[in-house]
Amino acid sequence: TLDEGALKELIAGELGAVRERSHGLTTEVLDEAGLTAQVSPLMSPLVWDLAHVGNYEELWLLRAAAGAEAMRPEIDGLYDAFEHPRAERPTLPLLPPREARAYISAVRARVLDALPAVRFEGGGPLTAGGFVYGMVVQHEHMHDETMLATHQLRKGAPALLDPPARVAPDRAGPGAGGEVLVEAGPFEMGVSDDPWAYDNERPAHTVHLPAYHIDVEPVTNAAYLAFMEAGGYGDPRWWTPAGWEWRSSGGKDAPAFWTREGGQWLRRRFGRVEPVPPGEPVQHVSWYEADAYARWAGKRLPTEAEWEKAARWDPDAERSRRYPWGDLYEDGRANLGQVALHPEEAGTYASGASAYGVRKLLGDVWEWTSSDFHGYPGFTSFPYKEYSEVFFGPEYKVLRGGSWATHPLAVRGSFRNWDYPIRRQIFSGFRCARSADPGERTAPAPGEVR
Ligand code: AVJ
Ligand code: FE
Repeated sequence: TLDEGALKELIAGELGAVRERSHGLTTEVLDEAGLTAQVSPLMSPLVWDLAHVGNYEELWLLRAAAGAEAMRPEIDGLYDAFEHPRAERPTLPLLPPREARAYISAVRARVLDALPAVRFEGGGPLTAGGFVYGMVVQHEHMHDETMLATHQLRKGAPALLDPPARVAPDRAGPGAGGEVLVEAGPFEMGVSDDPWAYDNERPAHTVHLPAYHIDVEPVTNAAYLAFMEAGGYGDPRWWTPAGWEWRSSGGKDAPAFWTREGGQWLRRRFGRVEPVPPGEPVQHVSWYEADAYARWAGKRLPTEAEWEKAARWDPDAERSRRYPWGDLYEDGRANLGQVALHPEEAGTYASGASAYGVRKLLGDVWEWTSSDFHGYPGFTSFPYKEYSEVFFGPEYKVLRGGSWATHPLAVRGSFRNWDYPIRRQIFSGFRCARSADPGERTAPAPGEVR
């Protein structure tokens, strides 16, 4: 644990780092037209995200935490995600890129001025342990991941380049494949004492699970291709009714961004077209596709409790870890933080395995689970209902583990993401599970949503 001075230094450094990342996805790589264009009704113009992160920072770090007056009250409404759905944002009188940049820099300068006087202990729940600063840093990183999804949807010349060659990810273990058994019994789900965790990760509570098997690695492109070649997209047995409707009415026959040319599957990745790499986790699939694949494979998606037990529980120590490998973040154990613009192939990052030997739980691809997004027993919304509570219900499915585009500060074993089951512009993949008790059905019946 850090003392208050060291934590403030860390926060100032991380605020600077995330802002560099944001500019590297916006003002440094696109011109005014590129920043203000809307590439898809699913996404905001990038200049909206840019000003929104600054406005959020102003709201939480200057007004809520430091009691400051609004700098530009007239723009608050423009950047309120609930006032204006994404499809409508390009029609708003948004700050042009130069003004957006000046505004967020002005906010940041005031935040750094105010930081020395903030109290992380005895200053109230918002600043306790630096929570609201962690919230703002994570928020900007989340929007950076959203910006990457916008880049992926862009047509035209590539704006992002693959980062320069770096040390190859570790390949210490044998390749992918197989599953592990997680024995029946209790584990601790969620957290109560993680200072930067969100309300939806709280509180820690005991969950008893029957024994189950879970895949060691996420489903690869090669495995997913086998499903496609077996006619998986054309066979209603594998799909829920809603999934079948989604794939039929949309004419879906492959993951997003895949095209077929001369008998070969290609994918468009940040404006370049390349052969689909067989060993990488499949990415850009909807929940419906993940669920259909699992049923075809005679398995099912894990519940989010099964995912979290496989990721965090240490059966010898009888406690849950923050990360699959332990409580401290260590570089090189997971494909996080945009060090590559893609997930890494099966067999890599063996050093990030959990106590059960499950790999790639953090990073690479967000993993769909079978679970709807709900609050844990004893949930209380903090610090605002619109972060998670308003999304609780059956419309959203939970995703776990982060992707290659997720920053290490914005994910941990307890972190929960959510989206509609039709969404696939996100960096989404999945792994499968199955119940170990032969008395329990392995695959849910079509139409049965667990
Ligand atoms: C947690 C990723 C679902 O992007 O909609 C950003 C994060 N909340 N601004 C989203 C979020 C407010 C959120 N997700
Ligand atoms: Fe936001």
